[in-house]
Amino acid sequence: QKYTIAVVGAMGAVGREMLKTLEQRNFPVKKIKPLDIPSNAGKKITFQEEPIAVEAAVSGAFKDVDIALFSAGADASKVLAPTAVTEGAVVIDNSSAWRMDENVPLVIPEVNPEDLSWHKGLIANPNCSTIQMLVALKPLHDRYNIKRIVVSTYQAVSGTGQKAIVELNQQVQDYVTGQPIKSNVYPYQIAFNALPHIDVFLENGYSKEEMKMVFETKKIMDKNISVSATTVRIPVFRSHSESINIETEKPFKIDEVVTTLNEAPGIIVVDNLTAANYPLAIDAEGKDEVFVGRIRRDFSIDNGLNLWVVADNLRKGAALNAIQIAETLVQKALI
Ligand code: 11C
Repeated sequence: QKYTIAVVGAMGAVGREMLKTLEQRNFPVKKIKPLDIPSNAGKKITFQEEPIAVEAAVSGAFKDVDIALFSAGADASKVLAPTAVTEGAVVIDNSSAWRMDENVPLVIPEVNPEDLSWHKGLIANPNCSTIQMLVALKPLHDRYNIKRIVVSTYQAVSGTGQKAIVELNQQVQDYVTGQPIKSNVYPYQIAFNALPHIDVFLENGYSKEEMKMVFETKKIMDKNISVSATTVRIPVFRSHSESINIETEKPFKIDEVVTTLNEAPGIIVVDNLTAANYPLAIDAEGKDEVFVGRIRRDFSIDNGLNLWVVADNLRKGAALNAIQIAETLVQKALI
C-alpha cells in the first residue's frame, strides 16, 4: 500500500528535511503534497527528482491526504491540524501546539511506540532537545531507573529555522569583513556568542524550551523523573549537543552502561579518550543516530553518571522522528 503525504511547512528547514528523509527511507509514497503559507503557493520543491508545486495550506487541502506531516509552527498547527484530522488525514505534528494534550500521544519510536495505539488522528513529535536526550537515556532508565536528570544544551541555530541559518551566516561574514552586525532573529548577536535563551521566558524563571524538556520527559518516559534544564543557543548550524547528568536508583558499572548504550536502538557510542574521540555536532549532521560519549561516573553523588549526547536536530530531532512515527503506524496497522 502507498500513501498520499502532505508536508505542511514544506519550504521550511524541517519541511525540506522531511521531504529528503521520505525519499531516503523509501517511504511508500503515492503522492507528495507540499503545503505552505499562501504566499509560497506556486513555488516548486523537488521530490524524487520531480518538481512539484507548493499549494496553500488551507482547509480543504487535506481531503485526499493519508498522512499530514506538520512543521509550520504552533500557531498553524493549532488551527490546521484539527482541520486535517476532520478531513481524514492522520497528523504527525512537529510543533509544540498539541504535545501536552492528554488526548494526543507524544512519541519517540525507540522510547514509547506503544503510545501510538491510542492515537485519535493526531500524534505529536517531541521537541528536538527532548528526543535526543530520551533516546540516550531510555535504555539506562530501563536498567537502572533514573531518578533525576540535570541537562545543559548547546543548540544549533537551525532549531529556530531557515531565517536563523541565514542570520548566523550573514553575521559571520559581516564580522570577518568588519561590517556592522545586525540581529533580527535573536535579541543579541549569535555569531561568536552563546545565548542562554531559547523560546520565551516564563514566570518561574525558566525558558519555555527548558520546561518542554521537563514536561515532555515526564509524559514520554516516566512521570516520576525530576528534570532540571538549562538551554543555550550557540553558533552552530546543525546538531544539538547536550551535557547530561543523571542519578539512578540502582548502582551501575561503567562498562555495563557502555554495553547497554551500544545495544540500544538508534544510538552510536563514540567514546575513546586516548584517540580524542567523542561526539561532535559537525559529525552528526545528516546522520540518523544519537551519538553518546564522554561516559563517566559523577563522583560527587552515589549512582551519578555524566554523558555528552549529540544528534542532528533537524533529522532525529524533527523530520526523521516524525517519519519513524509514520513508519511505525504503517507497521502496526494503525493507519
Ligand atoms: C530550538 N528546540 O532548537 C527548538 C526548536 O518546540 O518544536 C523546536 C521547537 C519546538 O530552537
